[in-house]
Amino acid sequence: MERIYIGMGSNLAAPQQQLRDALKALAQLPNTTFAGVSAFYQSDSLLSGQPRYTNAVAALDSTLAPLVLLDALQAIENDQGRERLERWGPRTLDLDILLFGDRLIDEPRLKVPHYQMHLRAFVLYPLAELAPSTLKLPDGRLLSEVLGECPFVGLERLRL
Ligand code: PH2
Ligand code: MG
Ligand code: MG
Repeated sequence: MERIYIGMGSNLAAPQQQLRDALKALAQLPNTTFAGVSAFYQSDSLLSGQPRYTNAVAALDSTLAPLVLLDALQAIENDQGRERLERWGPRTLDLDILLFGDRLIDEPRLKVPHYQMHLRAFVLYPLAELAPSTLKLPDGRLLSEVLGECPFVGLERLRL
């Protein structure tokens, strides 16, 4: 079993419902135990002119291989109407593998940790609700350290 953190995001077609539907799908993955979800957070898109995002982080314990999990996550994105028109386009659902145990993965289809997670408040603050502050990122830095360099700016934590 490895602990996996999934970054979830949506900025189209009822984002909060998209995340709730995705959580149900994550809970049904084979060889996987659902281990928790953060609160939902809203923030402006990193790209101007797009609708605001709703984001969350989910924790899974799984024995799936990374690329098998990636395929399963992409199938969930597709089931929820994800259209891959442009790289940074708005999306009904985005499921990103943030961390996979303490692995560093560098494959054409999958880089772990997710390349900008240490800079993104909408990833780090929800992650910090689930992970211990002593969590080490694969580069050896502590989550608490990275969080301390990433101000809680522009994030709105939703009460659900
Ligand atoms: N994802 C993007 C681009 N911009 N902005 C926010 N606030 N949240 C996201 O998840 C996000 C984004 C591409 O994956
Ligand atoms: Mg993605
Ligand atoms: Mg993303």
